[in-house]
This record gives sequence, structure tokens and C-alpha cells, in this order.
Amino acid sequence: MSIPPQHPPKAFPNRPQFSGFMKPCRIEGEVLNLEVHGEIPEDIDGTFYRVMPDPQFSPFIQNDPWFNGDGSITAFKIKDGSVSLKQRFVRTEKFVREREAQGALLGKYRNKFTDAVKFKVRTTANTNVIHFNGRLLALKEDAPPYALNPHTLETSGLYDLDRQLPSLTFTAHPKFDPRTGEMICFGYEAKGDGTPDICYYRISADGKLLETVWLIAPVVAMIHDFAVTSNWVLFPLIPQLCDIERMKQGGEHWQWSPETPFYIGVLPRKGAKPSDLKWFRYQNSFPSHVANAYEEKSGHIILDLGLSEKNVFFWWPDAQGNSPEPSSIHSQLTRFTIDPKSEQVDLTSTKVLQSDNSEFYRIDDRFATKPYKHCFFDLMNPALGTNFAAIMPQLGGGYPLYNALAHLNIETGETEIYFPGTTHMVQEPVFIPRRGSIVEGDGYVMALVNNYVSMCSELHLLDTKEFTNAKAVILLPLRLRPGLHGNWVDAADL
Ligand code: V55
Ligand code: FE
Repeated sequence: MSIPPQHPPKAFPNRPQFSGFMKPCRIEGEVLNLEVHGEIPEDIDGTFYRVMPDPQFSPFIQNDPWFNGDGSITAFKIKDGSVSLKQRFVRTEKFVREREAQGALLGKYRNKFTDAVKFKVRTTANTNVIHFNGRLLALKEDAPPYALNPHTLETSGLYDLDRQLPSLTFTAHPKFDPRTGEMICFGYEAKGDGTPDICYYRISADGKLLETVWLIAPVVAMIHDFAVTSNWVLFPLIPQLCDIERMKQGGEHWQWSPETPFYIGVLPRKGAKPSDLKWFRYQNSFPSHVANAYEEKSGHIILDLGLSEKNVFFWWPDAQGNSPEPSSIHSQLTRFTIDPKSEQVDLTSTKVLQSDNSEFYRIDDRFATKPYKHCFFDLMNPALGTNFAAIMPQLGGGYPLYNALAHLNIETGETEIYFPGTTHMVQEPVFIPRRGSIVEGDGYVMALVNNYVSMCSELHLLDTKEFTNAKAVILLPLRLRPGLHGNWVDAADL
């Protein structure tokens, strides 16, 4: 297929994912001294980086999903109680060539057969932004990272680890060992579209490739997030499957498969052979993000992640075209206990840690891979009092909505809720440790909030000692589209 760009660029489609709060933002720039209501504690000194999919141009294909927008990075720098923001698009090959052409060239989400031109790398770099080895890395699971300058947000280019990168792909959810700073990574469809190959690799804090293990998945499935303990890594396969023949015919990269179990691959974290990989199975379900994983004294693995009976990615239906009504999707923070030595690979029981519909689990990252008890996340509970009728015309669509932030104490089972307002929705939170404190969960939680009356974004800052009230609300003079992931980077580490 080859559809040339339109001159002048055409308007965005009249569809939910391009309407209301979801209208593309497309702004690059800087705002100093954002308006602060309340007070920002003096010990907060660092930058909150986050990324959103934000299409530079209107797509030439039908019903382009939110996940296909160009990666735009926002950096909120906080120092001495004041906040500034900077925002830049990642200069991906796609972005640069479309700007030259003055219109969309890339076709469907992860389907190169629908592009108007041939790309070397198709990625939009729109899913996560991490700080590693002096660089900011903009990640999407279909390609290597793009590296950016953490101060200017200028793109320096693809990050290939000085040509050491073993895989064509790099997860948007690498994990970090809190003690060594080692980055634990993988890529799936690692030998190209439709391949069952998984490449597992570890990178030292100073950017040296430590180990590579090539693996084969039982099905070509999306592996969006994964989990790491002291001695194991776990790969949860989402039953969204890829079929290269369907792609060649111009179809979708992904199709929901109700017949496919939820597979969890378990591999020793260090020194593994491909034959050490063991596939556990659970009934067909949708694993969303991982909160954390660790080992019990017995050697059993605890894996905490979001789990839904229905297809969370409702915009990629099953072979019959069926997908759930978005508001009927309910994902719960769920605990699997896995004996990695067991010959019994069929998992039959789980424990729901928190029963509300939730997503975007974050922890005190100093406790990643280790026993932990504090989890922060987004939840949707209509009973909290959101005025849906008032905000409906501006909601837009094509992505899930969450109306509150939660703090779960896993030990006591108690959940504290922060409700940002009756005409607001929340984005993914980040945790900021309190300066000088080594107590798990002692610090602050920050999240972007969509205000559907002002139609602008806000940053809400909470102290975990008083979670239900905001310590500060920082008003932005602009609307940022819903994003995916972000991270807090302390000034001392920049
Ligand atoms: C996710 C997001 C993506 C993607 C695949 O949240 C999975 C999950 C923003 O793009 O391409
Ligand atoms: Fe994610």
C-alpha cells in the first residue's frame, strides 16, 4: 500500500481517540514557574519524566489506535518548591521523515506492510521513558530505545549499546536491580515481526552487555511487561497473538485469542540455558502491568500483577470481531505463587490483593525484586462520585479511565484513596522517596490529572503519610493527552 501524504495536512478524524481530552496536543516548548496551589516540600529535588502518544499528523489509515501516536516527552523539573516543564517530541525516523513529507507516512500500528514508504525503524518511542547510564531512553517494545539528552530533551539517536544490542526489540518495561543498578531487559518478536523468539539480556549500570539468552515462546504473543526477582525472571504472555500472514494482507498485528492460556515463562535470572525456561499456564486472561515479584524463604516466587478476565486491549478484537464493552473491563491486582521447581505447570489459584478495577502499579523502587508491602496505583470506582454526565462530552475515548489514586498496604490489606475531584481522571503515579529516609513507601506520590472542566492538566502531589489529601496541586496552562509511563529522577542522579 502506498498513500502519499495529503497537502495541506488533513484534520484529525472525528473519532473518540482524537476528541475531547484526547485531541492531539502537539506542543513543544517550555513553561517556567508553574502555578502551585499548596506547598511543594523543600526536599523534593529532581525531574518527573513521562511520555505520551501524540500524533504529529493525522493518520491516513482508519481508526488509528491511541498506541500509535508519536512519542512526546514531558519533563517536570522540581526544585526549591517551584516547577517548570519542558516538552519535546522524540525525533524518531518516523517523526523526522513525516515532518519532511508534511504528512503521515507510517501505516497501521506495527504493520510495515501498510506504510507509504520503507522505514529502517518504525518505532514511535511512545511507551516509557527511563534514565540509564547518563541518558534518557524513550522506549517502545517494537524497536531499540531512542536516546535523549535528559536536560534539553534533544534526541541523539537510536541507543544500540555501541552495537552490542542483541535483539531487534527492547521492552518498554526494563527492570533495575536496586543494589547494582543493573538493567534487566528482553525483547520479543526479537528476530522480526511474527517471530516467536524472545531475547533475554542484562546490561550493567555502565552500559555493558552482561548476558544474552535466546528463547522460544509457545505462541507469538505480546509480552508487554515482565517481572524479576533475585534469582528468576518471569515473562507473562498476553493472549493477543500476531500472525504475519494477516499482517501481509493489511490486517492487525494483534488479535485476541480466547483459546490461548495465560502463559508465564520462568527462567533463572543469571547463567541460564534456553532449556532452563519453563512455561506455566493459567486460564485465558489478560495480564496487565507488574507491581513487583520476589522469592519467599521456601523458594516460591510471588508475582503481583494486574489481571483481567476480559481483553483489556478492546480495540484489537478476536477473530470474530468480538471485544468487551470498555467499561465492563475489570482488572485486579492479583498474586500468583509459583514454585519454579514444580513439574506441575498448570496454575489453578490466585489471590486478589485489591478488588477494585486498577492499573499502573508502582512501588518504592528501592524494593524492586524484594519483599515489599506498599503499592501505589490508579483505580476506577464509579461510587467515588465522578460526575460522568458532566464530563462525558469531553472524555474522548480509546483508552481506559481511572478516577482515583490508591495506596495499598499489602500486609494489612488496607487501601487509602485519593480522589482528585468529581470532574477529573488520573494518569500513572510515580513514587518519590523522602530525602534521607530508607523506610519503604515513606515519601511522595505524584501523578498527572486530567481536569475535564478547565480542559487542562494538573500535577497532584501527595505525602504518603497523609495520602487522602493533596499537598500541592500544580496547574498547567495546557492539556496533555493521557500518557503511558514515566519515572522520577533525583537531581543527584542527573
Ligand atoms: C502498551 C502500550 C503501547 C504498546 C504496547 O500499555 C503495549 C501497553 C503505547 O504503546 O505499543
Ligand atoms: Fe506499560
